[in-house]
Amino acid sequence: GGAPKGVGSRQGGQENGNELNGVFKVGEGKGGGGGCRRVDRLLDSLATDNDHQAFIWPLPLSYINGSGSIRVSRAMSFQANVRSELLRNAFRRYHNLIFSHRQKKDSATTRHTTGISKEERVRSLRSAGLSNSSWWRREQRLVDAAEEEVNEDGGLRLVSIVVLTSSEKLQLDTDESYFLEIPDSEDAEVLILAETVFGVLRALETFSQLCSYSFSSKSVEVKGVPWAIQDSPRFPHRGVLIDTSRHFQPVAAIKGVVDSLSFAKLNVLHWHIVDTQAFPLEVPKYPLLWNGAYSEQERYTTEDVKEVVEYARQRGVRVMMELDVPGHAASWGVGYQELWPSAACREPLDLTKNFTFELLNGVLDHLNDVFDYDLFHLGGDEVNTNCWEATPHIHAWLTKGNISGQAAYFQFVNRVQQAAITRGRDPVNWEETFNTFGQDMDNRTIIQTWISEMTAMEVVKAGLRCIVSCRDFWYLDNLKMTWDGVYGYEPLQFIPTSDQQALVLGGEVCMWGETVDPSDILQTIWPRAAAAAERLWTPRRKADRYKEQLQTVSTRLRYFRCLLTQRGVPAAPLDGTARAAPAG
Ligand code: CP6
Repeated sequence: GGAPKGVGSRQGGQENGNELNGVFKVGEGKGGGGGCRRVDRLLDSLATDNDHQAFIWPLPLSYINGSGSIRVSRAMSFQANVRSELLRNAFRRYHNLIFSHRQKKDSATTRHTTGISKEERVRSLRSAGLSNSSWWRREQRLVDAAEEEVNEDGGLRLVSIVVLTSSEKLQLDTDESYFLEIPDSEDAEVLILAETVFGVLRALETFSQLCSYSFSSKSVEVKGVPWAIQDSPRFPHRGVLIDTSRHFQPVAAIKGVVDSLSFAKLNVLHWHIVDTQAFPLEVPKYPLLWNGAYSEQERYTTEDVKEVVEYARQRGVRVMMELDVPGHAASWGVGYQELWPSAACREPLDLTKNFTFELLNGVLDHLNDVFDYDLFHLGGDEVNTNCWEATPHIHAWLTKGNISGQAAYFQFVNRVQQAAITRGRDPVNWEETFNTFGQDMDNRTIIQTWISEMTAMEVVKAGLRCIVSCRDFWYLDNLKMTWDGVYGYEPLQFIPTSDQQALVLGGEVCMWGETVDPSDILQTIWPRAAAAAERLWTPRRKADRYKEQLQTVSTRLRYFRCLLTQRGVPAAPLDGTARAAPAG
């Protein structure tokens, strides 16, 4: 307690200091071709010295391509074998991204769009090798036929999408693989094959990255056609942690983060929603909990949370929420002071009272309704058991039960884990839980490492699953960490056998909230999170080459970073400052 209560912060004057502003100011470091001219001009200039290099981030599993180029029509529409609102929304979003270059209406010959012609449809069916015409569902033109005028010049007009599984549940094992074919003839169509709609989202992202506006043809083009891309993520869990306790992030800011994740094919928003400093979450059954928020404006209603979860699902991003207990939880007691061991010592939460666990069960019941990812993160880091020992009634309880502070720590974590497991979720806990009592943990436990690079090896040796976030590489609040430093972290480095490797679900970069508010969260996350995104998506043999190919990789990342800024994500320059620049 006692820390100054600022707006959206209890850190008092440290955050967003000159250092950070000096480092990541968007306007800096634009010399030497490193800044953000229009992506198209960058691509134009790069295309000459990098023949058909794939400007795709993260790099796909495999691709082959040619040397042609093809225009893409603004009237492009899609057909699919499933009727899906999610797919329609995604196609509309990507259409907007691809055709963000608005042409002056009077500069082009125009006509009104109509539906897809029969010939077009037959052609597409034939080229997809599919003959049953009733199998396709034709989607409406995305460009409103009555209002929108289009360039007569043509180009690719149709994307055919085949989805093999109709479920739109987004889970740990959701298949995101896809096959994407971009033809070199305007009469043919773009083809996307995927197991799930979420694979289609990844394919659309790839397709949109290959589209750029060409000044010579005055139209959107794909260079290097024909393309055939087969792609699949290396790890199922690829995330960014955000922390809405140290600084409140409005729902709009969180949605901005979600958008940006989907651009890098990241699929987890780890929402560290409450911590010592603030409890901004509404829990209807315990209405005083969010008294621990900074203010009434700086809270998330149940509707807010549901909105974020659905917004993320639409973009193929799962939301893993975290309750960090029993440490990092003092704010829980602002509304319910009986959760505090004493006024002098407010965390870890008082484990001697039934109320503590009643309340935790109530909160989990609520979260169970609101979040649907398979994993619940239950924290468990930085638990200072001295507070328990020093509190008379807790000390007495420990003595009576003849248990140590450490054993009590295990009891607490285990009880909350079982509460999550009962609700059908797998518990995730921070590294210290494993380091302290790993041999006793439930085998459904997933350990998120953050302290040592070596711990993942021990975790999988013990047969537990693992998510890696080693602070020496993947903590984005460390402003000294460069993008190539992030890239250099290989999650399986110390893990020898394939059985053990399979237990590593993936990783997360962590954007702890002490130093970021809505004004700079995106430029602190990006472009560095992109390096982790490629580590987690692209096959290791390709990613490991980044060191020898630093120039090529940085050029491609520069391009991706410009793409982000063009899409409204204020990503920092790669080499605007000493901190963002590659070493050497
Ligand atoms: N908050 C919580 C934090 C950190 C952790 N947990 C943290 C610790 C060290 C560094 C950065 C962040 N701020 N709840 C550790 C998992 Cl360097």
